[in-house]
Amino acid sequence: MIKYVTAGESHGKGLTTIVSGFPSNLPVSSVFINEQLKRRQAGYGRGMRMKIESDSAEILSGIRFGKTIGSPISLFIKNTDWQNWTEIMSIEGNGANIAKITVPRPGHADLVGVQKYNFNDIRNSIDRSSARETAARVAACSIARKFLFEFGIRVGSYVESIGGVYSKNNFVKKFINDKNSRNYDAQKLNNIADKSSVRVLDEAQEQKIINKIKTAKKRGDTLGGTFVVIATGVPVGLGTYMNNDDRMDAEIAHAMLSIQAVKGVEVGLGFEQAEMFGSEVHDEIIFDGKEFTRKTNRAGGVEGGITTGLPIIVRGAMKPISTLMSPLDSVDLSSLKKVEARRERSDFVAVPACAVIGESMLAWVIAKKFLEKFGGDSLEETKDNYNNYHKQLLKRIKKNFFRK
Ligand code: EPS
Repeated sequence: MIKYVTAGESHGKGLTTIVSGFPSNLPVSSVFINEQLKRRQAGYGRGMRMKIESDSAEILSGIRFGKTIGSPISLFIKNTDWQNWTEIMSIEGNGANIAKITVPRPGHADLVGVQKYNFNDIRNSIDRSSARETAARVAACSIARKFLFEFGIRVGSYVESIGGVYSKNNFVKKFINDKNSRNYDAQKLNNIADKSSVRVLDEAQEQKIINKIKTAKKRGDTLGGTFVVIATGVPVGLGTYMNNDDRMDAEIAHAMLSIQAVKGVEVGLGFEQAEMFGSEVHDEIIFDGKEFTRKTNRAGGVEGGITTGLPIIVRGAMKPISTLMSPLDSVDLSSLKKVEARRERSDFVAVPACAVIGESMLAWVIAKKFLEKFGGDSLEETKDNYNNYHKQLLKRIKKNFFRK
């Protein structure tokens, strides 16, 4: 069973994550982790903080001579900005000289955080609820991503829309109807998207989005958007309908909604299916001589909470960043009077980063389900189990059902 925990405040000394449960002998390097961290930092519309930080993970344990040894892997990402926050975020002292934050921002965890935790300074809510925490997640999930590489499973993503600006080409639709989608390599998506300043696949759309972000900035406003995450090379049989919380799609939805500011998730055709006839929705089954597949992949790679062997297709919706430079109304907790919400240095748009985080989360869920199914204390043992399963898959169906 793989697990990870993250710790750290946005303006504290840094972020830590401890990852456990991966088999031994998996090659892992900080170079690989740092590539992912860099991807998370990119994107037109990020704020000043991303110019201050250059996220990199220091490996503190769990790796020897470039490979996992089965022990918990601890990673540390320093906050370069910490040097400017040593007093405000001090671990010692009583904070008597620090100006308290008393005005919550609508849409942020500011108010609910102080209500729930009995704080006298909103800074406590701000700093842990911040999406800066996702740097630690991306680092942790890079171990999962690297693990999946060993089995030819790739996870990629792109930004589908920002502020309602979509491409004329609906890539997901095409992909769902592509009979060869099972041979696709999701890494290809990243090769294209990572070249775009807003991680889109369509150049014409990119300029329109940049213009929309410029408009938002001028208004002192922010934008959200939708992103698509795809995993390819996923074997049939991960997840189960046996228990509600073990369903693959349920775990995916949980993982996506756990990302700060994500408010909606769809698997495959998602909400659109609710408006269609059954005959237009369900993927017809075919046998290609070697294995079972589907004519289409509207289900997004999951049926009955179990992976079908076709790519997993997930779409997420991120709301606009809640810190506005032209703020909405709020209430000052120190006077209970109506005031403008507080401005705080933030991003205008973070959908490109969110897509990379979505990839990371999907990689984690797949690795988790994969190891639940195939187990193994060493990478070699996991590979043996996996290869044997593949060898037996069709043989078992034939043995159980086939009548000449
Ligand atoms: C950050 C995400 C955003 C940034 C943060 C760094 O966090 P939040 O969800 O709180 O808006 O604004 O940087 C700052 C808080 C700052 O000091 O600028 C990230 O992804 O690293």
